[in-house]
Order: sequence, then structure tokens, then C-alpha cells
Amino acid sequence: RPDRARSASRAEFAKHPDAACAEITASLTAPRAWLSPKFFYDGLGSRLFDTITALPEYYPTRVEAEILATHQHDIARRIGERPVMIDLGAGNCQKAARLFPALRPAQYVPVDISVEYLRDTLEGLQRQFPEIAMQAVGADLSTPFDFPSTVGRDNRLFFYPGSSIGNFTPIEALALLQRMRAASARGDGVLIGVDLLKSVETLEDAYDDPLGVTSAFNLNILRHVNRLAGADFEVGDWQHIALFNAAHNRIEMHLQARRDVTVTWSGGTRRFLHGERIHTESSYKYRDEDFALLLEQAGFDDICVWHDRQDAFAVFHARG
Ligand code: AVI
Repeated sequence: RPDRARSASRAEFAKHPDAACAEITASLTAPRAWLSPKFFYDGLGSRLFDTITALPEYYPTRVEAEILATHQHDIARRIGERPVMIDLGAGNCQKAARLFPALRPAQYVPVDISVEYLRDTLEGLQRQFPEIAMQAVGADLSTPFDFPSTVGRDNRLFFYPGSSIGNFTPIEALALLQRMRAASARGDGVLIGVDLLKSVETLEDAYDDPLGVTSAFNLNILRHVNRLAGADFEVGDWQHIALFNAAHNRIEMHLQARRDVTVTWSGGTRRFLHGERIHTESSYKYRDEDFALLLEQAGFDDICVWHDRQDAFAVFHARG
């Protein structure tokens, strides 16, 4: 089962094809064409992402796991007794599960757009950890959290690993942190994985690996869009580009036309000239102080951060 359990076939696009098509039309006809990175994650896209996390060049997953393993007891001490662990990057729940022995949560609440998918995953996990109450919750991170009353209110911990917060702009990331703060009481916490600024070479290698897995992941969005919007993208017409945008501290992924192409889909058509790009993802990289500022602006304080030995990645804990 892919770690990145966001397979779009089970997501909201499958249920609302007209909305997905309208969204694709708006983004492809914008002056600078773009596609939402949520369309990466069909069945194959989720598997390709899973493969990315195993690449030597893609350090975030490996390094974050190392930080969490090394500092799990410090983290647990800060969090305190029997938290209600709300996992916003749930996927197959493995990152959270690795912390269970140290954190000993009273309740584990994985959040995903598809609650059906989480229920399957939870069955196995519940057998492994019968002492933890588990409840899957379906929620979209872009709207305020509205948890059922069965989700405990004492010592909530929002867990958001994997640098997923980096796929939001800083303004969107702040809004998401504010939604976490609004759903927590004084003293509740967040535990968030954040990728750090580093050399352009290391960053670009992580998003343009020599085996071409990230290229396949990026190009696969076109096949998914073909299915969602009845589009006629030819994958061979496009080239994967990953570049660091120093003005915005972000890696950008684009698809660049290899020749002049006309693309048609059920909501419209567009001619792309040779070299023209479709922006598919931004992955923001932070300095400690910049992310700490976002946490403070969202109403969190008592911030603590752990790094790996190379200062490649950071795990933040902060209290509301
Ligand atoms: C899911 N997200 C945190 C990944 C990232 O690093 O921004 C997605 C990814 N895109 C290309 N490689 C990995």
C-alpha cells in the first residue's frame, strides 16, 4: 500500500468529476498555465511518490524518520501524558505508528479526504495497538477542522510530517496552522516536519533524480488529467523541469513543451509553444526562524526544533 495514500481515484475528484474538470480548465487557461499538485496522486502517482521516498537523492523522508527516531523520547516528554494524536499526513499511518511506543497516545485520529481508505488501514493498526482508541476522520485541510465530539479535547497534538506543509505557499501554510490553533486548547501542540533551505544542487537533485522517477511522477499528472478532463496530452511532448526559485525559497516543478502542441479537453483547448511551461508544484524550504515566525503568527509559542546532523530537515514542536 502506498505510503502517500492520496490516491485520487478514491478522492473527491472521482466523486465530483465536473468540479475537477472546471478546476483543470481554469488552471490550464490561466496566462501562466498550472495544474494542482493534488492531481499527482492517482494510483500510479501514489506509487511513484512512494518510490521517490526511497531514492538516495530524496532525503526528506529518510532524514525526518531519523530525527523522529533519535528524539522521540524528548518529543514525548514535551508533549506530555496520553495525547490525542491528530495525524494530518496520515497515509498508511506508519510515521505516526513509529511514535506510538514513545508517545503512548490515548487516542489516534488519522485525517484524510477518504475516511473509507483510512478505516481499512486502521483495522490492522488497532490490532497492533489495542490500548489506543482509534478513529478515522474525513476532512479537507483547506477548510476549518470540525471534528466529531468523540475526538478527545485533552492534550491534542496535530502531527503533520513529511514537509507536506511546504507544498502550501507561506500564506496558505499560515492559514492551515491557524486552523490547527483554532481546533486546539491552550497548551495543545503541533509536531511538524519542515524541509530546510540548503544548497541549490542538493535541492534540485532531490527533485530531478537520475533514475527519472520524479520525472515520471511529474509527467503522470498529464495522464491523470487526460482521464479526469478527457484531455489529449501526449506525455512525450513534455519534459520534467525542477528548479530552485531563490526569490521565493521554493523548488518548482514544471512540465515544459518539447515542441508546439495544441491540447484539447472537454472544457477547452490551448496551444502551448515550444518551451512553454505548466507549473505543477512548489515545495517551499524554510529557515528555522522563518517557520518559527509562522508558528508564532498562528498563535503558537514555546517552540522547540530538532534537526538531523546535516541540518537538512527540521521537526518543530510548539504549543498553543
Ligand atoms: C508531498 N511533498 C511533501 C513532496 C515534496 O517534497 O514537496 C512532493 C514531491 N514532489 C516531488 N518530489 C516529492
